[in-house]
Amino acid sequence: MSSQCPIAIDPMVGDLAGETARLRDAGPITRIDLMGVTVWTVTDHALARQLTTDTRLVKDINAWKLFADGVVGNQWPLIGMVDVDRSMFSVDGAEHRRLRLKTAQALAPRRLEELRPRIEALTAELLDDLAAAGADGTPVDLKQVFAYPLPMRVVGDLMGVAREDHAQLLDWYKKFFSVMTPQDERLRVIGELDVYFTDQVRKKIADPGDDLTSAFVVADEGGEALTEEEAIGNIKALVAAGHETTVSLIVNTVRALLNEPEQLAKVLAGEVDWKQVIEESLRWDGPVSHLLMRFATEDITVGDTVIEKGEGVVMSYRAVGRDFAVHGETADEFDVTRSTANRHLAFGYGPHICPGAALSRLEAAIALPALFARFPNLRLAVPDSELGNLPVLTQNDLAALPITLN
Ligand code: PLO
Repeated sequence: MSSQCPIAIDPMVGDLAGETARLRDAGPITRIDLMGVTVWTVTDHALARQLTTDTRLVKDINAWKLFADGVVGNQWPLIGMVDVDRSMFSVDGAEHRRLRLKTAQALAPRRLEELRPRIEALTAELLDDLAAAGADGTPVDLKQVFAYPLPMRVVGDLMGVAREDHAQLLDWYKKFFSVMTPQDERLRVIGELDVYFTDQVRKKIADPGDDLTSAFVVADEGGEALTEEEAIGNIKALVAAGHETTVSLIVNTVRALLNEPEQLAKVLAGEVDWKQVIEESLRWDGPVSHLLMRFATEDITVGDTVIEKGEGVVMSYRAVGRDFAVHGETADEFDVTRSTANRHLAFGYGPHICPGAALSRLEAAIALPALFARFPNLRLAVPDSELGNLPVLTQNDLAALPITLN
């Protein structure tokens, strides 16, 4: 299997369901072509757990032969996903634990309960906007009006990023992620984000506030201060990860439920817990299609495949969620009563498991019931077959979710 020609991942994401199935069916680990660059991807649940805890695979891009040899560089459209600043996202081992500590503390479930009233208030505000936009049965884009602004506001509060900057940040990230953005423009946007977050960190060093960026730059009982470079790397990682993915979690869950009225009825009748719905959505249609990337520091043998030293390894978490060995032969169906729903790796696994998982679950667990309570007659405004993804190779981003409110 593994010696076959690499499966080309479609950057336009024209048929995500078909592609996910093809990847899974190609075997536990298979070669893929990411916009001209060949790497491995893992689509098997057990193997993904094994390799995300294998210390021979590291996040440091300098371990990637294609990068070190200059074959992959600034002209590759996905370079911004892997050639990142030093941060908890790009470092392993003891240094990784140090860089992640304050974030893990700030995002611990107990601390998050303090954020609940704020998230509820932000949700209520956006539901008012939605009601105004969709009055008189006018179709409205649930993503644009409701799901898109919410996570940025939550992570903005957490990191101390002012509301007046959110529109600019959202616009930069939209361009950063889209494969349609010309590469010179993407590199310019990456530069703008760099300038913005450098400025942000310097402001907090000069005048610390009650936010996580400030916590990075001051010494406290949680540990010594991070360097300016480390704080910048961390804030960039957290703002990007904290907004982009949770938008999709909310949108994809609403879409799935609107397509399954009987399941939705059970949820609204209280027969199925929202927590369970959220887990099944993460498993079946999670926000991350492909997580870039880890690099082999030595040859790693997996069955009859050898990941050679210097090769790149992607985790295709959406395909992992459809693993028949874990979820049975109905793995491709959305079923809120599924007993294995929470056995997904949508937040990754191992030391780099998403530190924001509990926050994202909390946001969804507030936003989704509030949305359906306010608009019990929510419907898709177009046939599901007309919905499509944005041209974002790594993320599972619906372009829009047109709905009617009543
Ligand atoms: C975004 C650009 C930043 O400068 C660096 C960065 C760090 C964390 C990455 C994020 C980027 C992209 C989205 C990622 C996030 C971690 C989790 C999130 C990959 C590259 C996911 C899973 O989508």
